[in-house]
Amino acid sequence: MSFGGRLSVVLGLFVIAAGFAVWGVVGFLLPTTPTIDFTSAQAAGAPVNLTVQTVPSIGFGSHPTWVTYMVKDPSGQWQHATIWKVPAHTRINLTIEQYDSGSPLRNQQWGLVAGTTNGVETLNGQAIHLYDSNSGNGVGHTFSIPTIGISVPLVGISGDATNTCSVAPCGTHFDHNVIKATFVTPGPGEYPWQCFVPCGLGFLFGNGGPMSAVGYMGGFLDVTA
Ligand SMILES: [Cu+2]
Repeated sequence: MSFGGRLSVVLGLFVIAAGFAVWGVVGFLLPTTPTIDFTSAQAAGAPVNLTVQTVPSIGFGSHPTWVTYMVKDPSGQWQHATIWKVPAHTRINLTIEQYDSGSPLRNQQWGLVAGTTNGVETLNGQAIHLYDSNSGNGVGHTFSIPTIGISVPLVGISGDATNTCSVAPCGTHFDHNVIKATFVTPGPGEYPWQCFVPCGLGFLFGNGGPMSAVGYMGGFLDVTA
């Protein structure tokens, strides 16, 4: 091989190595969503209260316009975190404050409540098994854990609402719906959860941005023994 050829190989390898180095450093520096630990919040075997909210725009951080989930940690503080550590084989009392509006679903299957106790959720106190998103305010998001068959549709607030929240965490004086459901955690493992409504406004088909980012419209249920 000529000197020029060898030089090209060396330079090429150097560029590849530099690329990996930059990728590693950026990955290390990028913010990661913290894990909220619910395993020691109550006596062993006692139900875990998991309270979350869905907000139309987080209002702070690197993506202030993104739609997001928030979670209330065991000390009662709202956190921007979507990885939740919970005990196995334990009842979860899920409460979701939904501050976002909704729309008709592209897939009516997402209006079905699945995997919860008795296959129902309560919407502002009213038990429902299936929400027809072509009626009323439509559905804004779902809280779904596909690997264990759980899905909870989050009915939107009125599209005409004026008392809406734009900076998380949202106080309950803003217009919102309260959705409750209970379910029992499976055995230990990492179970991804996500929203199935393409709610990433401004992204292709609504599936980019917050829909494809852990920390916004998806996360993990970290189930431990
Ligand atoms: Cu969503």
